[in-house]
Amino acid sequence: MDDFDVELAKLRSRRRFLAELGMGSGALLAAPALGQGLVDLALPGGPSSRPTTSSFPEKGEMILQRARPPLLETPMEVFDQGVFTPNDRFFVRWHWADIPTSIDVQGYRIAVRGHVNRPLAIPLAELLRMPRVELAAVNQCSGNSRGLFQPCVAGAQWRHGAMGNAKWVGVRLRHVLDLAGVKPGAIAVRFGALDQPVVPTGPDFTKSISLDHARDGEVMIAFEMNGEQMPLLNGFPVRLIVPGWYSTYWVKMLNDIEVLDRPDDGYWMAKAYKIPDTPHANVAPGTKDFPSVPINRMVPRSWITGWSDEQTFSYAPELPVGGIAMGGDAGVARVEISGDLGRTWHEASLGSDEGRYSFRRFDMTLRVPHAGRYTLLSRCTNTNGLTQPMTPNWNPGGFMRGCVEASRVRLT
Ligand SMILES: Nc1nc2c(c(=O)[nH]1)N[C@H]1C(S)=C(S)[C@@H](COP(=O)(O)O)O[C@H]1N2
Ligand SMILES: [Mo]
Repeated sequence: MDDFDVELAKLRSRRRFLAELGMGSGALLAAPALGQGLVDLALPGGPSSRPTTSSFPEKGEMILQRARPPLLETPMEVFDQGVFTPNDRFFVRWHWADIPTSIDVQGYRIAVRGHVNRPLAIPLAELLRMPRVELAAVNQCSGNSRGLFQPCVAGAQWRHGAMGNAKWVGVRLRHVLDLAGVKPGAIAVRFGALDQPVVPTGPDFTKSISLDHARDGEVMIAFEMNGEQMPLLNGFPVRLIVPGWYSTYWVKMLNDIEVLDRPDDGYWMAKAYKIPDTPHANVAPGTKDFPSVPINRMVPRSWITGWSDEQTFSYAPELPVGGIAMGGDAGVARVEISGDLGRTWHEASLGSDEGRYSFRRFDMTLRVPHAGRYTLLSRCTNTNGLTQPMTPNWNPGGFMRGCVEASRVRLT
């Protein structure tokens, strides 16, 4: 963390460069340190207490999962405050610790190369002059909620806060590919970034998607997040947005776009981030050999956010129950609440529709007959008709949790 403090001054200076480029200047100063607290993530399989920190640049109070490379989780109460996750509370995840701590925005270029007619090196100023699109979309780590997998699996032990929702502004990837002219025979597009492996043999973080997906008009190269330039730790100056897909594909500090005429056999596509090719990416715990595919579309999820687990309120016959839902790769069609472990369900009302890839607020009033402890469940169905299952999935990567989640409250 020390190197981050040291580099703060440099970070501030990039604000000036951005103003010159006409990108506007967001709040770049890190929030004042709040001191270190502890939160209990209530994970079933081991130590679940984590420090909180506000000493990362441009970040407010976050749950510290790991310092180098930074893994910062968003506290659940943030999601109760609105469907858009503030930039300074937005989760952070990097694979390699060698992340640039300052960016030369004048010298920055995005290469477009490989199976194209005209290889390009696009300066940021040029990208900012291209036609813009705006889209709200949830960025969720493939391993969000991994800490709830039973039996436990290796990897970051996140609770539910490895996700966030933002309004992204940028340029269609299709537009940029058309400028370069994709040659016949191209099948995929691979994305690379400024961060580097810390060991010489470590595989550089690159991800790829099919050419058709890359050209769908939704995948974008974003430079603005919730109306501000994005925090360095979330990918400044530009990152890929792949709406409806897990954020492993949302390459940050994007500086390389390579059009491929062969499948991507790199480590991060061929070996890592693979899921069982089964419904809900589910296999019996312990299973190792199964047909697998690269992780891809997200599934519907929902969380009651009105209280922290086991919070106590004084009893009243009407309990307000609210939270957020996401449809995954489709919109939210319906959210239902159960107070009797799934025997009966009551439809919640939905908040404003910010687009199908966005979080959507839900609220309802549940009648509770008496004081006591209640376990409440929320269940989302997306516009493709997919409903959250009651039973958790399991796979060795701890990927793609999507089951109905429980939230306990005490009324006294
Ligand atoms: N350049 C780069 N981009 C990256 C990664 C990375 O390690 N390097 N990690 C990916 C993964 S796995 C996740 S979960 C998201 C996290 O995005 P965030 O830090 O903005 O929340 O970034 C993605 N993009
Ligand atoms: Mo991730």
